[in-house]
Amino acid sequence: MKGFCLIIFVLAILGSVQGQLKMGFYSRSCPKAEKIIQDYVNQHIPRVPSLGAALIRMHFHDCFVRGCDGSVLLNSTSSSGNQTEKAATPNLTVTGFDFIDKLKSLLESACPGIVSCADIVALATRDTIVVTGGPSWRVPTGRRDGTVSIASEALSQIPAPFNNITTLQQSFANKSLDLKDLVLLSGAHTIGIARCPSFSNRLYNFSASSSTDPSLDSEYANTLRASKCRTPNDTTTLVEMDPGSRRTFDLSYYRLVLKRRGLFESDSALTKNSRTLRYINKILQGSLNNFYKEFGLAMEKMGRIDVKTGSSGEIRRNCAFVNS
Ligand code: HEM
Ligand SMILES: *[C@@H]1O[C@H](CO)[C@@H](O)[C@H](O)[C@H]1NC(C)=O
Ligand SMILES: *[C@@H]1O[C@H](CO)[C@@H](O)[C@H](O)[C@H]1NC(C)=O
Ligand SMILES: *[C@@H]1O[C@H](CO)[C@@H](O)[C@H](O)[C@H]1NC(C)=O
Ligand SMILES: *[C@@H]1O[C@H](CO)[C@@H](O)[C@H](O)[C@H]1NC(C)=O
Ligand SMILES: *[C@@H]1O[C@H](CO)[C@@H](O)[C@H](O)[C@H]1NC(C)=O
Ligand SMILES: *[C@@H]1O[C@H](CO)[C@@H](O)[C@H](O)[C@H]1NC(C)=O
Ligand SMILES: CC(=O)N[C@H]1CO[C@H](CO)[C@@H](O)[C@@H]1O
Repeated sequence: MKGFCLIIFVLAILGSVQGQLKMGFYSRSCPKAEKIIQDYVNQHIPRVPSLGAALIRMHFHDCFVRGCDGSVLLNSTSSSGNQTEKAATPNLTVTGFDFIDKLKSLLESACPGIVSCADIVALATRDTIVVTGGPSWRVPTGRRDGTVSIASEALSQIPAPFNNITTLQQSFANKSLDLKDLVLLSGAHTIGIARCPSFSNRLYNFSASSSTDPSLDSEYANTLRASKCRTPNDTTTLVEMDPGSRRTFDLSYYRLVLKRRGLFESDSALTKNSRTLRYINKILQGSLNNFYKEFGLAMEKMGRIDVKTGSSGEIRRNCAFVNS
């Protein structure tokens, strides 16, 4: 019995030092944490539905650089001398930082110094997608916040819309995500918007032999040139990635991709590998509920990338700055 208790004791110590994400990590230390986030999201998101898209993209960018550790939230400061991830090209179009800062201030009032910014991003993302009618997924918590954020890393770690399937596969494999995860998570492009620079190379002067990307449906390319990205240098027009259904978390993204109407080269790349193509077809043959279930599992997996737990990192007091 004594030995048994000792083992339990040692395991408990190891558990608290090494740490792992678990469901309801704050159930003792800040029992209302998850409810505070959910209530605030439920109150505000219906009025700003585009925040769901913004937050899920923020979560993705956070996780792909130094793990899901809130590094995407850090502001550049003159004292650190670094440009942070926020300042990097892929982040110029990430929004929703104010929303996370607001949630953080509510949680600091309720339980100072307990709830990490990284967990707030993970929980708020799930809650915004749910309240806008999309899939749900488990969000185990206990992530701690990183202290490092470097713009150039966002550039090298976050996949670009110009990437081919080989690069995308490599980029996801770097984060322990496979081709199935790539197909599922790309399904988030069923909501939200993009700007012309993310794809206008497909419309103008694509290559020496073809001014339009031959992988893009030519009729759709004409529409985009005529009514959206009218010049090669348009940087401001907003374009739905899933026209007509950008607020609905449905399967139409995959139908568009098969019709060669995926907006980015990275979307159409998913049809150029037999495994990813087969997987798209499988999703389309299944039900929406089945997609939601699979998408949720992929999100849970993404939310575990290189997390800091136990005693590494810190609990930031202000999500935009490392504790001093
Ligand atoms: C597979 C590699 C991916 C690439 C190359 C990629 C690239 C992009 C680009 C270029 C934009 C538009 C930015 C702009 O022009 O404003 C965008 C938007 C978006 N991405 Fe991705 N993305 C990828 C994967 C993901 C993943 C894994 C998620 C989430 C699970 C995601 C969610 C979104 C959402 C929701 C938007 C719309 C944002 C908004 O409306 O504010 N993307 N993505
Ligand atoms: C961080 O920077 C953003 C703009 O990059 C700004 O809107 C925000 O107010 C800053 N946050 C803080 C806490 O200074
Ligand atoms: C600034 O960048 C250096 C290396 O480029 C890194 O070691 C340091 O941790 C960074 N500081 C912050 C606050 O990100
Ligand atoms: C994919 O892109 C990478 C990097 O741009 C390039 O080196 C590689 O040749 C490309 N692969 C294919 C199959 O086009
Ligand atoms: C994969 O990770 C390695 C090591 O960090 C990096 O050098 C490489 O550029 C990454 N590849 C992609 C496609 O992101
Ligand atoms: C199109 O691209 C080629 C190189 O691929 C370049 O020589 C030419 O100037 C470009 N034309 C325009 C109009 O940008
Ligand atoms: C954008 O391109 C168009 C023609 O393609 C040109 O007339 C216009 O001056 C350019 N605008 C800027 C701001 O460069
Ligand atoms: C949201 C955010 O921080 N955006 C910044 C991205 O980088 C540019 C240029 O460095 C800044 O002007 C934006 O404020």
